[in-house]
Amino acid sequence: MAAPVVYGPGVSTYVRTVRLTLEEKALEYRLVEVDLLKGEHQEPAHRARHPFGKVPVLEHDGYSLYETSAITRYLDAAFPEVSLTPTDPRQIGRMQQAIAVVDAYVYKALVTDIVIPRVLVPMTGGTPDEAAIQGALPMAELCLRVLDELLEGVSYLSGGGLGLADLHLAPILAYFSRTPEGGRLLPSYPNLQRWWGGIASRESMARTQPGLG
Ligand SMILES: N[C@@H](CCC(=O)N[C@@H](CS)C(=O)NCC(=O)O)C(=O)O
Repeated sequence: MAAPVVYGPGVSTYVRTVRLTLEEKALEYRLVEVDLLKGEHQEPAHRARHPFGKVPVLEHDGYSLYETSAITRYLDAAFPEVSLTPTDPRQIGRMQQAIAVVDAYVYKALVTDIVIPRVLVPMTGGTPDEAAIQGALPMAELCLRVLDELLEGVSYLSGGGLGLADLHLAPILAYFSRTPEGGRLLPSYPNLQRWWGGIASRESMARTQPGLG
């Protein structure tokens, strides 16, 4: 069986989630960079892989898949030796809930509205809109509170062992924790802080460290 191929830039949080899944499962894979700043994700070659022009895309033995949560579920089912999905129905429900919360609310609140203006905008010569960042804080705090509650009394988001939900959240926390807002807000969320301390020191995080964060 050929090694899976991941298309996307190493700096993308979604791409990092797929890479973390592969790393935690100790699988060989190849990363094919798609440069978002150069607009490569909108070019016909990438549009043929992903009709919406986003990253990541996974290719594996003639099978092509886009949407990060579909990719991580596929990898976990296709390579079951190291499982990142619990067997208990309630833990499966909690894991799916956490992934949906990350996709629907956390990514926008922490990455789109805080990390991008704080990190990417200055890198490309712009000035962040401070009023917009201030306006984003209530939703960011709601997200942090919800994640903190999900981690109450448990080590990982599903309530079982390390699982896919943790790998969906980890790349976002890696960037957010380095912003001034992250540094100021995270200490108020002790469960999330404890979780992040454990995740941040994993080998998979070191092996997928992007240039930005
Ligand atoms: N729903 C998609 C979202 C993927 C996504 O938004 N990726 C970002 C990079 S982190 C992207 O492709 N951005 C390029 C753009 O929006 O033009 C998934 O789960 O894979």
